[in-house]
Amino acid sequence: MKKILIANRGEIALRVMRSAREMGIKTVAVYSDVDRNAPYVKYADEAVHIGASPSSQSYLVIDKIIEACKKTEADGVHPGYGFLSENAEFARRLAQENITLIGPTAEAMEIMGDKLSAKAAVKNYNIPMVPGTAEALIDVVEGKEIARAIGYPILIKASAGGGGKGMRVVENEEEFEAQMKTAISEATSAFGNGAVFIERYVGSPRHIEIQILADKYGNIVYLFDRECSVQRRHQKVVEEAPATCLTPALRKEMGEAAINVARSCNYLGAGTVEFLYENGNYYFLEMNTRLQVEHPVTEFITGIDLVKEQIKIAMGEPLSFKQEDLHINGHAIEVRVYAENPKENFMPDIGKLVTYKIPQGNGVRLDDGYSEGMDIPIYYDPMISKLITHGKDRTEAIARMLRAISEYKITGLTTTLAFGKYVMENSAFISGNYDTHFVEKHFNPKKLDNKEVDNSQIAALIASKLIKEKVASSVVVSVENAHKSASAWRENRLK
Ligand code: MV4
Repeated sequence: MKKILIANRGEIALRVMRSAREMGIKTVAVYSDVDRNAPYVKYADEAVHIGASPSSQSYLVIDKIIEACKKTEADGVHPGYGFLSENAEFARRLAQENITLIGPTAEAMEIMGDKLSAKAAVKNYNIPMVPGTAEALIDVVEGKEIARAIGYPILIKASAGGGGKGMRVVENEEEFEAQMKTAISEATSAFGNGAVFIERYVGSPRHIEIQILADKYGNIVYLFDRECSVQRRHQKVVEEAPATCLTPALRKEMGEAAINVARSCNYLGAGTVEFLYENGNYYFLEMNTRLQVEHPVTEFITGIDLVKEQIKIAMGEPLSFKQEDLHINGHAIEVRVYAENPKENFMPDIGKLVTYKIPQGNGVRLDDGYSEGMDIPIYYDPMISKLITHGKDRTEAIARMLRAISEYKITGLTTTLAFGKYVMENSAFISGNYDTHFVEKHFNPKKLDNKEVDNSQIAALIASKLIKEKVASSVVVSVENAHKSASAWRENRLK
C-alpha cells in the first residue's frame, strides 16, 4: 500500500494520517465544503473536495469516495469510525474496484451488524450471553411466555439496532404487548427491519469491551479491556483501560471469549467485542467492526499503534506479536470533549474556538481536529477532541487528567470539559465502583457550580491510592489525617 485515502474527517482523519506518515505511506484527505480549512486537510499529502457539508452529500456518498480514490490513485482506504466504517456495501464496492479496505470483510460487517445473526454466529463457541431469545419475535403470546420464563423486567431489542438504538424495557406482562408492537414498528421505520428479540434486563451493568486484532492467517490476539460505563444517552463520555472490575483470570477468560467472537465471523483487522458485566458475570452484547473512538486508551496501556497494525494487517502481514508478548502497562483514561453544555442537558453549543490552548506534558495525549479561531460545524458529531492521559496507575492517570483539564483553555463555546473534571473528582468514579447509571446517579448540573473541591473526594482518591500501594494494611489512615493530607494536596494542586 502506497497511498491511503481517509474516508473521514476531524480528529480521526488526522490520527490515521499520522500513523500512515510514520510508515512512509502517502495520505489523501476528502473534505466537504465546511471542512475545507480543517487541520486534517492541510496535513494530508493531497486533498479532494467531495461535496456539500451535509454528510449525506459528502462523507456518506460511496461513489464520491471511490471517485476520489481513482483520481488520486489511492490503493487503500481507511474509513475511521462512523460514516461508512461499518457499511458492507462500501466494503464490497471497494473490493470490486481493487482498492484495499483497511478493515474487515463485508460479510463480517453484516454478521455482526445484526444482533441475532451475531448471536447465531457465536452459538458454538460457548460465549456467555444474557438469557433471551435466539430468533426474531413474531408472536405476542409466545413472547409473553418467554418473558415470563426469563422474569421481568425484560428488554426488547431491535436486531438491526445496537449502541442502544431500538431498546425498550418492559416492567411487567401488562405492558408487554404494547411495547412489543411499538418496538417492531420503531425498528421497521428506523432500520427497515422489524426483527426484535428479548433479553433479561441486566439492572446495573458495567460496559466492558475487549480490543482484538486478527490477521489473514488466523492469528487473533486480545489487547485487553476498556471500561466505558460513563455514558449519557448511549454516548460515551469517559473511558478507561484497563477495567477496574476484572481479575486477571476473568480478563483472560473474556479476552479468549472475544477472540472466539472474532473467529466466529472470520474477522480481519481491529475490532471490539462488547460485554455487559455484573457481579462477576459477563455477557456478550455485540461486536463493533471498526476502530473505536476510545482506542487511544488501549494504545497507551499496550504500547501498540492500532492504526499501524490495521494497515499492516490489510497489507497481508502476519501479526508481529503473540498474546504472551502483550502486557498491561499502567492505566489510561480518555475524556471526550464535546461542544455541548452540561448545564443545559448537554445541548450542542455552536460557536467558534475563540481561545484554544491545549494541554501538554508527561503522559498526556490530545487527539483533536480543530485549531484556534475555527467554528465547530453543526453538520457532524459535536466532538472537539479526546483528551487522554496515562499514568503508572489509575490514581496517577486521574491526577494527570485533572492537571491536563486545568491546562486546556477553550473559550467561545461551552464544552464538556467541566463535566470531565466533575467525573475525575467524583468519589464513585475514584473508587472505581460505578456502572452504566453513573451519570443519572451521580450528576446534576448544579454540581458544576460547586467550585470548591470536596475534601472527602480527595480523601477517597488518596485512600484508594494507599490501598493500591498496600500501605493501607500497615498504616492506619484516620479520617482526620486523610482530610489533612487532602487539604494539603488540594493547596498544592491550586498553586
Ligand atoms: C442491555 C442492558 C441491560 N440488559 N442488555 C445499550 C447499548 C447496547 N450495546 C446494549 N445496551 C444495553 N443492553 C440487557 N440485557 C443495558 C444496556 C445499556 C447500556 C449498556 C452499555 C453501556 C451503557 C448502557 C446504558 C443503558 C443501557
